[in-house]
Amino acid sequence: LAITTQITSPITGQKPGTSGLRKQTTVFMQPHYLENYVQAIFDGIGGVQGKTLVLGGDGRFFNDTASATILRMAAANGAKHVIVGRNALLSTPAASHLIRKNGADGGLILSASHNPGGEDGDFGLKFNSANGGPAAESITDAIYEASKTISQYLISDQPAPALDTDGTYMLDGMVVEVIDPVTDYAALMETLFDFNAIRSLFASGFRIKFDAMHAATGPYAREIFVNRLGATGDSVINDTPLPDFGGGHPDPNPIWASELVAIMSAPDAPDFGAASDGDGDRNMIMGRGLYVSPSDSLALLAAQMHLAPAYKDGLKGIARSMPTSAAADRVAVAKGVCSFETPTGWKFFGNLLDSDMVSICGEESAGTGSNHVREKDGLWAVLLWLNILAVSGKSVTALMQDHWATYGRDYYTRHDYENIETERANAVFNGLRDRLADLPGQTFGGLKVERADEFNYDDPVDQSHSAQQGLRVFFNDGARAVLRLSGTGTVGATLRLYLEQPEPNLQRQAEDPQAALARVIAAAGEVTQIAALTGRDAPDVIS
Ligand code: VG1
Ligand code: CO
Repeated sequence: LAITTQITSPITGQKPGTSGLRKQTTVFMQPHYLENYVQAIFDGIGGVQGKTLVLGGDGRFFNDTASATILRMAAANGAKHVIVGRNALLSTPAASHLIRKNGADGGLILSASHNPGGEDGDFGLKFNSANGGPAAESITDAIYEASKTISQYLISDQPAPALDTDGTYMLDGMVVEVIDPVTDYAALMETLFDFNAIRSLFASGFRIKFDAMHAATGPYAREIFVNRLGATGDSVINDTPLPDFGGGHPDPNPIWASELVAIMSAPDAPDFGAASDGDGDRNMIMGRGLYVSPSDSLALLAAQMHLAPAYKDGLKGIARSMPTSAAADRVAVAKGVCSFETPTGWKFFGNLLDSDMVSICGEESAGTGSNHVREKDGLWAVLLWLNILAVSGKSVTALMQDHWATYGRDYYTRHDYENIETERANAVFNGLRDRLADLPGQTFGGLKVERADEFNYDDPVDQSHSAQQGLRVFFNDGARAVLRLSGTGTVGATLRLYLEQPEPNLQRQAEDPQAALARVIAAAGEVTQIAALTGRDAPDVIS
């Protein structure tokens, strides 16, 4: 065996954020940067001697080089077996499934998700545990600690095998198994949904458009929608994964998925539109001329998921991240099941899913998923929508209107202020945090503050405590503003302002959300002082 022990020293800032370590690609390409972090992962999880791992990524620039390095390091560290998607491509939910299906000890996913890719874009690496889910905070903390004391890493002198052909290869005594990235995932989807009903829906002339945004879901979507469900070939667009995602942001929201929005707003729009992000764990849902907010989508799916075979026995419970709207909570109340409010990031749903306490989880950032894997899953959400559309025979718009009539509507929007100077963003955030205790009773833009706090979370399963997970201001009439600093950006700081207002009155449920939320938006602007403290007069992205 030919193994090099490379002397190295700690590199500052290798702290995993909301979803793994994300940096500019050029940072990841610096000498030892990737290697240090990979060794820190291995050390942080207690080594990989004799272990089986899953490896793959969203296909962005540096994906191929990085996966070869990781394979050589896994071999040198004594791993037994690495299962890797052909050309190192795996969507995040597919990787989660492969970890579970193969009883692997964990997985490394190369992705910066919705961040742009390319040499001048971003790169990322996340570690998932044996349950298939993002590593818990205790593990990401241990990885970060290991990165601060690292003195050497191990790497094989042998080249990694080419990953373009399925098969089994040896690397320094370690088995490298190259597999088709789609087959196992597509088979899992067939066990969950009524493919016959969806096939009949398509055969009846129902038209869809799925935008893979030149990212990981392209091959999955073509296989599932076109090959297995019989949708027409033009139902899937931008389905060739490109290293720079064709120059776009692979972020499925109305701004970055504007191509799909235009298609869905045209007079001859298809019946259903959807898009996914870089690594395939997010979903955007559209009907003809209607953007379904992710919080509404979560509530609708929770209310109707019993129409899909895998969920016919009904809901166990519902979990949502704190900034997600309360729409899903009312479904939980109506169905008589528990609801949970977790911090932002899918890792916080892991224990609830492992303990079978919830059947569906969701985030306002276009993430929805169930206990079938331990990640949010974009195509899963699209298939669940299609299953519900097929069985109910209703349109997206009719389903949403019926839902709001039954449960009430939550007007919801998120305003992102991106790439703000860190000091200014901190001034906004810390300023509001310092004033929280004084806010109750005060009035802003005509709305009175009832209470305000910083969200802390105690995990109901393992009692772990997660502090400082976002600032909440509750106004009268159920209106709410939440402020967070993003944990996935790579340049400057991003402030996220989440705004919502319930509207139980059927007569007032058809407004444009920005108009319906005007008072809450104004009140939040006043209470946070964003414009004055950042010099920005409008958000960069509204979703
Ligand atoms: C964002 C979203 C969060 C999501 C995370 C990872 O985090 O708000 O809901 O879980 O991205 O998603 P933040 O800290 O920037 O707000 V993904 O699709 O990037 O893996
Ligand atoms: Co993602």
